[in-house]
Amino acid sequence: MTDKYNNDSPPGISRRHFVKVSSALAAAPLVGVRFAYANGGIKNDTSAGTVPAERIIPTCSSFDCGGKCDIRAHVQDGIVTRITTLPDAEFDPEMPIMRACVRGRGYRKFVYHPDRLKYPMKRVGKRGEGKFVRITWDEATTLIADNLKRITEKYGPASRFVHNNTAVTGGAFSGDKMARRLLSLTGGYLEYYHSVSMGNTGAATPYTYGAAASGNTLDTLSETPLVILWGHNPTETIFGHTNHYFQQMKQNGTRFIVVDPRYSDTSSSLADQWIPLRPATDNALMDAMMYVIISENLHDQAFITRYTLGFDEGSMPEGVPANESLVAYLMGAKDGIKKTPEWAEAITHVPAQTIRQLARDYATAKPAALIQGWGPQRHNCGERTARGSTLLATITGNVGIKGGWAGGYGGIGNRKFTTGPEMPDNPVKEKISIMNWVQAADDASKVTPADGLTGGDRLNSNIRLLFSLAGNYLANQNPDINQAVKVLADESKIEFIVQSDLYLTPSAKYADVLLPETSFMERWNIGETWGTANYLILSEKLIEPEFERRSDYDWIREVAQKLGVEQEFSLGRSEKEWIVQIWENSRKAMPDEHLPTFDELLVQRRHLFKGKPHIAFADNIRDPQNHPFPTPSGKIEIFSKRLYDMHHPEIPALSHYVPAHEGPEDPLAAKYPLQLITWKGKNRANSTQYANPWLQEVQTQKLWINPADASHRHIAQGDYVRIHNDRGVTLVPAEVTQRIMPGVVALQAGSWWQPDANGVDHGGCANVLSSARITALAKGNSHQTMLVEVAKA
Ligand SMILES: Nc1nc2c(c(=O)[nH]1)N[C@H]1C(S)=C(S)[C@@H](COP(=O)(O)OP(=O)(O)OC[C@H]3O[C@@H](n4cnc5c(=O)[nH]c(N)nc54)[C@H](O)[C@@H]3O)O[C@H]1N2
Ligand SMILES: Nc1nc2c(c(=O)[nH]1)N[C@H]1C(S)=C(S)[C@@H](COP(=O)(O)OP(=O)(O)OC[C@H]3O[C@@H](n4cnc5c(=O)[nH]c(N)nc54)[C@H](O)[C@@H]3O)O[C@H]1N2
Ligand SMILES: [Mo]
Repeated sequence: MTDKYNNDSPPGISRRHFVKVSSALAAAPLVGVRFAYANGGIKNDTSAGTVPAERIIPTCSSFDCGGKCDIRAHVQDGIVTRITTLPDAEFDPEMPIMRACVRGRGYRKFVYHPDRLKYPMKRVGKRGEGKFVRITWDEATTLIADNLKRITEKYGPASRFVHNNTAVTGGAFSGDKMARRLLSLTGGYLEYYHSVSMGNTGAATPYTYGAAASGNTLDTLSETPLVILWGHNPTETIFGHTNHYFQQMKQNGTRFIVVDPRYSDTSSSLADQWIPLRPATDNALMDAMMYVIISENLHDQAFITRYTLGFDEGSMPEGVPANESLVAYLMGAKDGIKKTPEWAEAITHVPAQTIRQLARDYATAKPAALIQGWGPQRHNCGERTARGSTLLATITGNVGIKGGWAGGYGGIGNRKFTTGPEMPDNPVKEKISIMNWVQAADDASKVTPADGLTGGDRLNSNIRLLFSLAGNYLANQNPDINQAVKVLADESKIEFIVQSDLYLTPSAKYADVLLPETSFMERWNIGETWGTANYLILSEKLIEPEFERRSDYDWIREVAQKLGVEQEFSLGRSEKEWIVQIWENSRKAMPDEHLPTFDELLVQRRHLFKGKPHIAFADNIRDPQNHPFPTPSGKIEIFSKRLYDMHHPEIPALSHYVPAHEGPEDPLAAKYPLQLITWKGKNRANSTQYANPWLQEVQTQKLWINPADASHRHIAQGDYVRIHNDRGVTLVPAEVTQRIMPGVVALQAGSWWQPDANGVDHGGCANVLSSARITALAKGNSHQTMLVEVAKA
């Protein structure tokens, strides 16, 4: 008999072996055998009568984890007994389908966990206390339908909100989309914009190029001699095919430099040089690099003359006074400060000589690729940092050419994935930034266009009803949790909260109705890659849901029925029928792609888009007359008149260095002298899989602190420390390590918030300390910019 709960290790794999294998995955050999998979075969014969047949099924999760790896679920007797991955023999370097990392290898423990929610429940204690009683599904859907009716009648449809939820955004179909569908069909809902992942760089990049999609496919970098990974940690964050290509490039002699306050896993696995800098000072380093490049005449003048605007005083747009160009700024024409490496050393703590060398290396390696991660833009100065990289790429002529990289957001344009489910128009036109949700719940009249409200001048209602389906964003992933939970706990504000999850997360404790969703293994879906990857994988329903677990679609359909709109809502389709329909719609939407039929997909399991190598802005560079950049001037805008006209000190037209709020130059540093940053670690996707015991063994939640900062505070390795600022306190053990530079401390993001009676967190959740300050241009998040002090607990 296969026992999923007691069988801690998959057959043939000890737990120690599991951890070892998972950390050695990056070094796995590449075997050049063509993909030749036909449907998951029966491995052993049942005819003997005793051993149930095993099917090995290629599938994927729908998490927002940076990858979309081909995992192989071994299913026997209706149970997933083991997870492996795309075997070496099937790996095709021409189509580098990703293979499971430690998180994928650990999925079994996520799906088969005794703590998983089993029944629908309703809250009995005070909101947030986490006290629930079991109810029937009929009671649950009646409660939801009744509250939807009552709240909509009383406050109008704009009082209804569907929250951030990234655990299912890697799939074509999800409960939150269907909740939006239902709400749109019954009057509408308040929508939000801004991606907390990359919204700051997404908003800033178009001011240089007119478009955000500034990334290339990685196959274009095979002959690039130098790659600078700037706050980019793809060894852990994946971002599509990075590991395959970067390891290959490394072997072929590409030099990698990593700019990061932490010696990340990417630094240890790829870097020839690690350049730590103080967080939120990236623009000072960039400014000084540009100063060196220009003063040593290493810039690409021909490129600049032909394609750009605002480099020097001779190439400025009309109507701008003197000394606003890039050269004028760098040479201190207006402020009298030359942006020299010595100037930047004092700000960044990168030695001036290192800055000089970095600038020369980048400008002379041509082509060179300066690729930014999204860590640097999840800062209060994130838009400036993002646009700063575009200026460096521009003055060195690395835009639109093979082997170069345009900087900024780095996504690839015209990606074709599935159409998703058909979505009716949302009658509510106002939208808030995701950063406004707490204010919109507390007092929506204070959410103004200046804070990010679009589509109208004011909101007519507070958020009164909230769906959080597959997110932990109420009280874990949101910045400044202590401020958010005050509003959440007040039952006179949001009147009804519906949450679905697999676990009783810190956010789930704030639910009024808490629903146990099925996992990705218990539903049909289609997984979509992101970043630089380019394929779809069928995510098959592998096992039957246990207890009373149900997919979000299933119960939303029942709510629709109780609201009298079931037919309109479901179009008579089961969940699997929606998936088939999405596939059919996608086939029709991209006839050139020749997507297989759904029946063929059941055999083939995936579809790889065979796009040509893509270089962002290649057409604009090759033929600027017929392909002007989509900016107002038709050029690459080093100086942006659009930004200039905003007359905002935090939105300089050149995106140069401006000290960030809660950066190292903030006066608050006298009280809280350490900069705290977070990073996305290998053992979970944000907070998803936090409770997975195998993954907890991979990496425990600790505060990285430099020996200099630790000894000064009498902190020894493993000591419990108290990390605090005016917003909150968290306690975790210290990891005293040279892997973090002095003056900076770091916590892995996504740890569960575990407050005691005094509100002190014992989980190492950085969001008790992070700030809800909104970025100036994007109206976005700055999760990473915070000052703290650390003391022995
Ligand atoms: N393993 C794993 N992978 C993931 C995720 C996960 O949770 N776990 N989450 C996925 C999601 S949702 C997203 S949006 C992406 C996000 O991917 P990223 O945003 O790129 O990931 P982060 O780890 O936040 O940041 C990358 C690096 O930036 C560094 N950094 C922080 N502040 C600064 C700074 O001021 N300057 C510089 N130069 N560097 C800085 C951090 O130390 C870190 O090593 O990752 C995805 N991939
Ligand atoms: N300090 C700090 N905070 C951050 C960040 C940071 O860098 N630093 N990064 C931000 C970013 S980029 C992101 S994207 C957000 C992510 O924040 P969220 O979108 O809240 O994502 P998760 O924390 O992964 O929470 C997803 C929840 O869904 C549950 N879940 C998993 N599968 C399913 C399913 O099939 N059905 C249902 N119903 N539930 C499921 C998981 O158990 C988990 O509790 O966090 C942000 N917060
Ligand atoms: Mo994200």
